[in-house]
Amino acid sequence: MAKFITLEGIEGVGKTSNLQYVKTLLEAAGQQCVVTREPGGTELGEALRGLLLSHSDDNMSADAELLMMFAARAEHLNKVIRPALENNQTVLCDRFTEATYAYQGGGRQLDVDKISKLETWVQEELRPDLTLILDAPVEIGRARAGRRSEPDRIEKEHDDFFQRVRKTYIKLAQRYPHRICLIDASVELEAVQVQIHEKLREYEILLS
Ligand code: Z5A
Repeated sequence: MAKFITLEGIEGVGKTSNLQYVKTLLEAAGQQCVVTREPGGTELGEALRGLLLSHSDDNMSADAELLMMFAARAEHLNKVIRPALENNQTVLCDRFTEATYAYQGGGRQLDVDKISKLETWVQEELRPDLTLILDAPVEIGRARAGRRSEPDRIEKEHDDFFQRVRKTYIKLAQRYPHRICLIDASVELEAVQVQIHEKLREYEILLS
């Protein structure tokens, strides 16, 4: 049966690298997969992503940022995620609403109630079947990400912002253990992938 799987974590922890690994495992088990990301995944979503991450408006208000994340998500759900699931395709998404709780709730310290109301409005009952949170100390994630490119508008935040983001992710895993789990992403890639493989079995995404 098609599943909705999301990967989360602070920048540089290996979400993009490991999404491909999950895809390979699921396809080998006969599941068709659609790989996508947030913010993004549609024409409008990618345009909003450009606005959200560029430095063209460094003073964007936190409320505007939150609403743009959910505007992109509404489009993504309608055009990509729900149609794929209805078509029996597993959706593998690089970030989803747990990122909003972590970044806009934890990082920006917005009222969690506002996020929860938007989540219910935009998603109704839909939640990911499994969220893998790749967890590593902020210094490790930032060092890995920093090797690549100039920081975007969100990446330029200070370490205390990312400490709050990480802490929120850990709390989400504690609060919803039936659908969210932590992976130790501080270790080398192969060891991260061993844990991911185990979790896919434990949560019955992979049956053997
Ligand atoms: N955002 C938000 O605020 N609210 C929301 O609701 C949503 C998003 C949905 C999107 O960025 C930004 O939007 C993000 C949150 C915000 N901002 N920040 N910060 P994104 O998701 O597209 O990009 P990112 O978070 O900056 O991810 P990233 O930098 O692309 O990192 P990653 O995908 O987790 O890592 P990676 O590219 O797979 O790996 C990074 C490097 O480390 C690479 O060279 C790998 O080869 C290496 N790597 C990976 N794993 C390992 C291990 N285990 N050991 C050693 N080296 C490794």
